[in-house]
Amino acid sequence: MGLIFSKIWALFGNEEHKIVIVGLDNAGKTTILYQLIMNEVVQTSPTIGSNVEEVTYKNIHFVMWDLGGQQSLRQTWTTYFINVEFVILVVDSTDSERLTLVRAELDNLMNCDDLQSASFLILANKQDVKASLSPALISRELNLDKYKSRHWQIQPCCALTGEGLTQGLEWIVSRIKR
Ligand code: G3D
Repeated sequence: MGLIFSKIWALFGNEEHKIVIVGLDNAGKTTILYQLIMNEVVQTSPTIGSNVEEVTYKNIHFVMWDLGGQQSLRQTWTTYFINVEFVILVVDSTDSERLTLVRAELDNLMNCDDLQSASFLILANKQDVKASLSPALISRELNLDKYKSRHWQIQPCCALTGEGLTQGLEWIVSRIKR
């Protein structure tokens, strides 16, 4: 009965999709979250080390968790991963020095049991900065090609203006509709 009800509920576009936004500190996660929810916030519940918001886009409901990126907090990320459908990994495209660290974190995420069926949107943020690395270079540095059996997409963006974020959301929507 519960299953039938939830299927009917989903038909009317009321299904919720869980997303976690991760990345190193200063990558732009919180800026991205608040760009995405502009005028669409249903509820705000800030908690220690994370922000959670509900976002509706094209009648699809998302619960987005922005997880703190400092080293001590990264160890707690796995506790948020149950039922996650999408991981948004925010990369600071100006921070070439820490790309190795991002690569290691991405590998941990890809190997995480709870994320085996999750799709990954990698946002190459801060593209407005002249010296930022291109998405192609970031893809190479993160070794994205090795995740052939997984669903991922890299999208350049600028969280300050919102440029590129809609394309990222569109990719997520296209994956849901499959
Ligand atoms: P975090 O949540 O990942 O830790 P924040 O990162 O969202 O707090 O952003 C960290 C800093 O990066 C902020 O600057 C923010 O304004 C800046 N930032 C985020 N996205 C962009 C972007 O696309 N372009 C540029 N140029 N800066 C960006 P401050 O100065 O407030 O620390």
